[in-house]
Amino acid sequence: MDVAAYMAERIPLIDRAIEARLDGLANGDEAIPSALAGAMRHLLFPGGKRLRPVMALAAAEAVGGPAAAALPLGVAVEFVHTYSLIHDDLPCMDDDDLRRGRPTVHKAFDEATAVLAGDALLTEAFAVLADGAEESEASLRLAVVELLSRSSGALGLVGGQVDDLAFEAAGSGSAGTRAARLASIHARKTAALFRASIEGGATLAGADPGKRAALARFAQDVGIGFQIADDLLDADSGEAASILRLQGIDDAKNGAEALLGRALGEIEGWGEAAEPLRALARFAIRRER
Ligand code: GRG
Repeated sequence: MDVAAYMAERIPLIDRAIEARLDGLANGDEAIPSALAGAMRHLLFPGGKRLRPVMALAAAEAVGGPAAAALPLGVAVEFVHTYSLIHDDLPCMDDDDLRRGRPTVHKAFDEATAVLAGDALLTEAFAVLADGAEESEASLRLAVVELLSRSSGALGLVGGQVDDLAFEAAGSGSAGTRAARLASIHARKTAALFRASIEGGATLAGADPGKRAALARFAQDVGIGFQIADDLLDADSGEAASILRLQGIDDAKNGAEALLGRALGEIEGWGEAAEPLRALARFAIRRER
């Protein structure tokens, strides 16, 4: 399976859907302020790898559905991901000047606009899910709204970020305690959004509860493995919440491979339709960018 070809085929679908949504906001009957529209799209075009939305589409296909069933979720998770990056870069958080090699949103615009652009993207994500998924029943959309809320909110991204800030400030504790706290931070900060993408994509395609549960476990392992890959790529960052503060490079790589193996075991026997999802999991964990 050529994962690059799969991504190159799916990403334009996602980009067009994101573009249409942003265009509707910027040029609709009640057009939004132009600075807000600019700040909302600043990190979206050109964007990042679009891994979460592509995984949402692949998960829909893995359970026998059409990729299109997960397209609104793809837009929604990319909006949530982008909001989290905008807010993470703010002076009161990581205080970064650059993101994806370009000025962060608060540098390109100003701090208040960056906060508000993040707020607007987060809110819009739920509007997309509520009114955009014509292909899926309302009850399925509602289940996915709940999943994405939990993954993004206090139980997910936001809670993980709070724990991360506390972890960096504390800087002490036994190795075992620190490892457990780090695993919890990565589960919330990183894996939760993978779970919303993957379990949610399958849910919109009508997956049964057994498959949804298997994909939730798959996504948890892929998400943590993705974070380990990120820490390995960023080995010199000095980041407090990096796995490399607790173990060496070889141990971290072996740990990520073990997570990949366990994740793939969850969807063993799912046939050809799950091949893109398998390939994306390998890419997420073994990636070099
Ligand atoms: C501020 C609410 C709030 C949350 C912040 C997600 C997050 C929590 C911070 C973003 C920075 C970070 C280190 C997140 C961990 C997950 C991660 C490695 C994100 C980068 O994802 P990629 O590589 O990014 O998919 P691209 O640029 O490709 O989209």
